[in-house]
Amino acid sequence: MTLKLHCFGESGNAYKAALALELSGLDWEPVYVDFFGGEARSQEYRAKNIMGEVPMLEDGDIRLCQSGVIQQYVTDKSGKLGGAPSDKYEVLRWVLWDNHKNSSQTGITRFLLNFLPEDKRPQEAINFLQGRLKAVYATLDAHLEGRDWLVGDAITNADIANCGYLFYPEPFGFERKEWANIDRWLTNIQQTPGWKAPYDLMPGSPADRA
Ligand SMILES: N[C@@H](CCC(=O)N[C@@H](CS)C(=O)NCC(=O)O)C(=O)O
Repeated sequence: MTLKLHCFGESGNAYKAALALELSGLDWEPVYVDFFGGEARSQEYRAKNIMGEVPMLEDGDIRLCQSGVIQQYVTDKSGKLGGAPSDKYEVLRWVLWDNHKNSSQTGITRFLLNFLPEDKRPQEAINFLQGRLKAVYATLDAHLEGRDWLVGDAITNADIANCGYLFYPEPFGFERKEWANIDRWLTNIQQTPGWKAPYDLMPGSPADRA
């Protein structure tokens, strides 16, 4: 049965789920959520996901949200991207760190800077978040010194979670070339067979709303 991922191209959180599905080889298809039209806040969507968030995965009667949970489901179903059994908690540590520190702050900063009208952008909050993000990227870069992957010796959910927002073209303060180890690691991810950029993997992009 084809898995259905409710998603939209601009969502880095959805990208993590979509990339995990794509690299796992499972049969899946995207279902477009008109996020900017308010669909995720609709009663119909919330009836399926009380959190009103994207991504959401449907596999027959099973319905899941939270990118980290979906990634783990993909691993449990496909046997891929989980790393060595002995690395299970290390992978989980980096996924949880991403969801709390990296993607949450990167996602909101990119949203404020690119998807809000210019006169509505809270500059102080943006400056604060960009300061916090420098520390996040410094942590990632330091951990990647001498490593090809965040955990172990192959791509895992830890990498997929943490790269969720870093391939997007919209500016939000992350300059790949400023972080040599992150840059090298992102290239490793891009060279993984089956890798696709966010707007090539999911429907919807800023160009549609221009
Ligand atoms: N921790 C969640 C975050 C999901 C999330 O915040 N998704 C955004 C779109 S990128 C959303 O649906 N936001 C709606 C809201 O915050 O009300 C995950 O990893 O899936």
